[in-house]
Amino acid sequence: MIDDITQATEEALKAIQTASDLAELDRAAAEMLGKRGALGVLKSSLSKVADIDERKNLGRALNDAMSAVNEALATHRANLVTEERLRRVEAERLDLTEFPSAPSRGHLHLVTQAWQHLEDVFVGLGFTVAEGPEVETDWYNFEALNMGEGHPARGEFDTLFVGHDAAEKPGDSGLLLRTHTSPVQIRTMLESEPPIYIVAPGRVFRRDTPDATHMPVFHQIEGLVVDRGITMAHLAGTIEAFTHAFFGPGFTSRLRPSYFPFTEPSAEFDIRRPDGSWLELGGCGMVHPEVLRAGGVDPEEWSGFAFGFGIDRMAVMRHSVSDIRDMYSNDIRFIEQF
Ligand code: FA5
Repeated sequence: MIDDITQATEEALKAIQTASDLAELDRAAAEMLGKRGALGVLKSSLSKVADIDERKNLGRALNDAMSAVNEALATHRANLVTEERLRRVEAERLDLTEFPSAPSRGHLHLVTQAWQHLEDVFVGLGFTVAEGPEVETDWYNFEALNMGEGHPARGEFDTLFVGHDAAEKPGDSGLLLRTHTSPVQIRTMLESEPPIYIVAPGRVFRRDTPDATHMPVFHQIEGLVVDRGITMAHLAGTIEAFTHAFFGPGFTSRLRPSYFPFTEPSAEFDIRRPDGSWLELGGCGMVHPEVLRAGGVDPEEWSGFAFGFGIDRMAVMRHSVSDIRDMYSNDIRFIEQF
């Protein structure tokens, strides 16, 4: 019988060790220690042992076996409880630690910011936004803007030519990269009837050598108004309203007589900074009757004004950047300042 006790104890200890969760352990304990379990049966058969000394020995062995099993049960139960708690804590864990340094957020390019801001300001003044192609015909870029072939003003636009075989209108001498946004004036007039109130921001190209105020690829915003009874006063008022809306109340504007073949009279427009200094931003004027005619608009019935200025220069001014080239240098130390 002592062998039976040893074997039952070993089996019980093995069952305890292999229980993988509390439910399994409880089941094994009930089986082993209950009346019908191996140790229970041995215990009840103890009374049948006739020899007192042997009964005492067997009883002691059984008690020792029971306490070894109970102790193993308690130890393994405690381990399983701890394991289960750790599993739950891990499953329900919330990671509240912060990034050592939050990933830095980029921003739109300064010119894109100025472009979008300009659109917002002009839309607020009642204008709609128009656009035209960057590869343009000679007719739209020059001819229709009152700069026929051989016109001396063409020399002021250092033009990049693309080809010489596409003729969209009589007199076309070829394709070029538009040197200003003014061809959008003609496209808009040909596509829609007056009254017209549009702005056309876009990229333009000139064979200019980069310096602190010039880039070969830069941006302009064109404005065109065609309606009945439009005068120079409307132009001056619009530019002043724009100056306040874009730069702030400390800024004012002025028009200076100038010359453009596509406007008559023509003016340069400057803005005055709060420190009293003036900066030239662009050109403007009353749309030339020839230009209205090229756009299919009768100059006897309609009049209009147009303006065009450099977006890059406005961005430079707004952020007090001293060199326009810095905006295109992709130097992260410069970009991060804005
Ligand atoms: C024109 O391009 C005319 N089309 C403007 C105009 C439109 C006049 C409608 C009348 C009516 P201008 O060549 O001056 O004009 O250029 C206008 C502005 O573009 C300049 O005042 C300047 O702000 C900007 N600009 C000219 N060249 C460059 C350049 N290389 N880099 C950066 N900005 C430039």
